[in-house]
Amino acid sequence: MEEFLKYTKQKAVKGKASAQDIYRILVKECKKRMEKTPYVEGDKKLYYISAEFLLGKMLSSNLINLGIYDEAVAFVEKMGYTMAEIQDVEKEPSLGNGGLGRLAACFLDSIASLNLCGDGIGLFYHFGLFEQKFVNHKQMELPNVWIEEPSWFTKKDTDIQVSFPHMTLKAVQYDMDVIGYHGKKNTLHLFDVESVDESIVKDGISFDKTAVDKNLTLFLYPDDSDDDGRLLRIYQQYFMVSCGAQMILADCKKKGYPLDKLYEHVVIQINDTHPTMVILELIRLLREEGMSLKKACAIVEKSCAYTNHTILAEALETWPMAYLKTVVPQLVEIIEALDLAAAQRSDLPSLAIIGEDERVHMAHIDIHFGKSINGVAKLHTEILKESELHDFYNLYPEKFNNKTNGITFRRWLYSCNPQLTHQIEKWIGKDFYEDASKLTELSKLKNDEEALQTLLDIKQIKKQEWVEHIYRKQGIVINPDSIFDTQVKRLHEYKRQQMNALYIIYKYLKVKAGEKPVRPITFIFGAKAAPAYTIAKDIIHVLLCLQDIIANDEEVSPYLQICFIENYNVSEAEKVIPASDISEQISLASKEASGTGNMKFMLNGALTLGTRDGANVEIAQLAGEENCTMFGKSSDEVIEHYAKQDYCSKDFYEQDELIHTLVDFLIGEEMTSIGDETSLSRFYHELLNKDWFMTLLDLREYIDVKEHMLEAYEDRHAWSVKMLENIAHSGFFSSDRTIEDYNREIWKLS
Ligand code: H2P
Repeated sequence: MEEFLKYTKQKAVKGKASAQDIYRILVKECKKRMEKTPYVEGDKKLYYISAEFLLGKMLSSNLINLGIYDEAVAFVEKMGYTMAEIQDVEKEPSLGNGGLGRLAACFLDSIASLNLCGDGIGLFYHFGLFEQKFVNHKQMELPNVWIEEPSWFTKKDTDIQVSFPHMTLKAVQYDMDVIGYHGKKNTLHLFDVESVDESIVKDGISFDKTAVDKNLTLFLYPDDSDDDGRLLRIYQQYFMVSCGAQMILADCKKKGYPLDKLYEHVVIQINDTHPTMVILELIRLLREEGMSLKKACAIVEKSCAYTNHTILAEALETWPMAYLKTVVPQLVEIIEALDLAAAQRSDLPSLAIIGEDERVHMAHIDIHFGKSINGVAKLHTEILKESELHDFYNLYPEKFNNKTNGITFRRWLYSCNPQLTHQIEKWIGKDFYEDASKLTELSKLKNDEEALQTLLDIKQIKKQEWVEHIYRKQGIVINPDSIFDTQVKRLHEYKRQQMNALYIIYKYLKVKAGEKPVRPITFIFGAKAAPAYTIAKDIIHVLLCLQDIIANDEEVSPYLQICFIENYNVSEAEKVIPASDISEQISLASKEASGTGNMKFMLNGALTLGTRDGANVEIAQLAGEENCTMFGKSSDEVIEHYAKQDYCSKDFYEQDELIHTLVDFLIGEEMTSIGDETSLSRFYHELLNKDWFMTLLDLREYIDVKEHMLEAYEDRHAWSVKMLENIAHSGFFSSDRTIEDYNREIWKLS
């Protein structure tokens, strides 16, 4: 690593190198090596199209995959810094929202690491997902300024243009090398519009939604609570898929592949419904090449595959035909033709592409005109087959399959928890780096007192590190000897952060009544609420008020503390997950398709407190029910409540005195004296009169099992055995396994 050495000589001696200097030199070194790394080749290529790629900082990940991490750490330390300090210099790209985007990033890493030829396609959002600030116990949104030099992205020449009725937008392409672990490279292609104008953003994240030429690539998920916002989403989606489709076909032509054999050389994985229009755009472009509609449809159907990430109706996009006529009139004829073709395959109205309400069901396009549809955890896929998409399953049983999600261990173990990684290497050797299933060998240590103590010690080190980090970041002092009980994920009612809030109120009242917990507890949250999702913001408000009430109460604060991480993102996740003792996965059963945070906690030795939902079910099976705490109504029971419409939160409130007290607290004096009455009372009424995600249904049981779990923490020996068993059985959740499954059953790349 001659660059490092040269630099060490020049600067270290003079003691002048700043963390920025060192960061730059490391990026330069990585890029030099990345440039020399050959591309993965193959006569069939995957294109993973996604509105989000939640990459996280790339320095450590690239150093690891290039095989120079240890060398770099030595260099950094010689210069008087820690790797964490250098990694802190990098700004995290703001190109994703939650699990869906992080999954896409993990997949890129695994695809390259498995030496599969596969690129990502998406948009280059200038301000991405907003930056969150807390002001007066509320979430404020700011543009997330992340683009900086040096950048991992390189501007590429392209002549791609995308036409809309009143304008043609010139594309700008930014490519990022995706390095496989000790391997070759693929590319992430992100498209921007040449005419984008950052200066139109005013007052937080407001901008003129109609100035599409200027705003198209400013934000991820711009506010869609009005018509202009919804139209903008369609502009974004079409721009993304048109750039992608043009690039894919140009690649094929360049390689001399006949377009009527597209499916032999190309497979397109459609990540949720945002990129669904790629099917329509490919058909349109193939027709421009002189192909008949029928043939174009058949070829595209064999080339595309769709992943469903949710059964929530709000996320299964349907666009009014009128909007599509405005933004993409060139696709309308194709949509109508596909609607007719679909009707010939089934006359069930529930399977139509154009619904009776003149809305176009995007997922229906994917299912009829793609070759595969997969869910993201066993339970989720079963729910798709048995209820949500049952009629589709009857029509196309062969298209349905499950691909349980995964996470890249390179980031979620090696990079974020080097202490645990090195210890695992000492215990079981190096094989687990290449084959995560080897982690099961850790189970042999379950009677080894010294090993178990080491696990606890490492957890304590990670807690201490996080305590220092959060103090630097937010000025909050946390007791490192408290139990870290963590719920970090997008804010949504189905994920039920509000149930956790009600538990905290329960605990607060207990302490006030003199019942103190044996050990202090820190309740950690991290979550952004979509700017137009009022109730989600109300829940943040409740938690921030509670945080303050507890912190200012001398009687309670020695025992309880809330820490709400501001602007939760990948970098924050990498710090808090290894430090956590309890992993809160408490969604209403049937609603969380999979979850991937749950896997990251398990891998880092946190114990799951969860409902039987999404991948929690598989976690409990693998780790053993005795090593997790599972509770709550089953997905079958929940689905039945929805079918019968017989859940009434008010009954729980009226019939259960404890629940009554906890819910009333939301609008009681303590809360209203510091909080916003409108927001608190709106949320209170929502819980009492709607509670769409059945918080009160599972609340009692949640309180009971959580109490037990917190008590169980005191048996440090038993707890450490559970930690060990969780880590040992987490290998299945490596995204390398997930990608092998996708490749074997859907992509079939050589
Ligand atoms: C979503 C689902 C998760 C799933 C993830 C990836 C949309 O992510 O809700 O259950 O694990 O996709 O498949 P999220 O809620 O985290 O934004």
